[in-house]
Amino acid sequence: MNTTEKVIFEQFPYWEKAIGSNAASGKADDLLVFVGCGTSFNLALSLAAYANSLKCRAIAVPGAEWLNRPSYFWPEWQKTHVVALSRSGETTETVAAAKASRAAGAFVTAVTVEAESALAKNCDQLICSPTHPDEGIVMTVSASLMVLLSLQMIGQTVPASIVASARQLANTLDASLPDIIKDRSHFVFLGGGPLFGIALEGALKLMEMSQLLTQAFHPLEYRHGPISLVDEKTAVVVLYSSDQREAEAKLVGELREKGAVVIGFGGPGDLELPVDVDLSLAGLAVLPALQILGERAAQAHHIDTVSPRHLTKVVTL
Ligand code: F1P
Repeated sequence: MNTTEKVIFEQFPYWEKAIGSNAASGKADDLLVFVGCGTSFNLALSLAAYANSLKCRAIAVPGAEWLNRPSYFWPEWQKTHVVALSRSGETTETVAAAKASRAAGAFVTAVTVEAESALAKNCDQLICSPTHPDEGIVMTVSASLMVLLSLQMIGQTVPASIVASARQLANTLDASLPDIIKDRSHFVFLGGGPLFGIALEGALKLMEMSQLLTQAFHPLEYRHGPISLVDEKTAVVVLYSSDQREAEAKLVGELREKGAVVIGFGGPGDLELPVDVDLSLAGLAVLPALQILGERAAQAHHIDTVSPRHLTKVVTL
């Protein structure tokens, strides 16, 4: 077992520490702007959707965009509550965006796993919980932790039982995976609402780990063009939404007819994984399983995820 894999399976005690470690907080009337880069931006997209569903107005913006052209995203960008997500707390664009927002009058919350980082030192509110010491270049445990902490920040209760649900999903997926993904080199991740950011994260994770071509779409968007690429090299991961399961299952039927294998989280597929949590927590519960999927796809193609090609733990300009 390599370190990436070990860390993915050992992440749950860190979840247990983070559960209940922070309460709902922030400035209720301000627009919430979730900002981050890479994985942290994908998480931001999902968190903004969750925040809106809890009646906190929210958007998600990549770090460099919020730094350089905030007025294209929100005209009164100075009067916002910026939630800057960064594992390292050192990513240039995210730290600079947090500093600039603060200087302009915004309230800035940092969500990170590094209490001594530049981001942690340049915020009005710090939300932080330690990560696994062996977490490597590819972000796994910290991604889950930042989602968990941010959900708590927007007032979502995260029950202790989520740990068992997430562990079970990762183990069940892992038990049946090798055969399903053998000979697949094009991975598509579909998720709607709060699961779209998580689908993007599944795609980014698998691409970073395995160097394979990955894509992510809102489920029904996939029929509007991208479906032309589906063939017997395609694996589609569907993150079913409880409110749209029927339409998504119909799409899955079409994809299977065209040669794709389908891994269904919470709905039909060649591999069906029961998701026993509500949509409000599903984004968090599926993350470890998506991380192990990336690792297994990499192993199937003999790619080392401990030193992924062209990647560094922190991107600074
Ligand atoms: C963000 C990030 C990661 C990516 C890579 C480089 O880091 O873009 O998502 O996987 O390792 O950094 P951070 O701001 O969350 O530390």
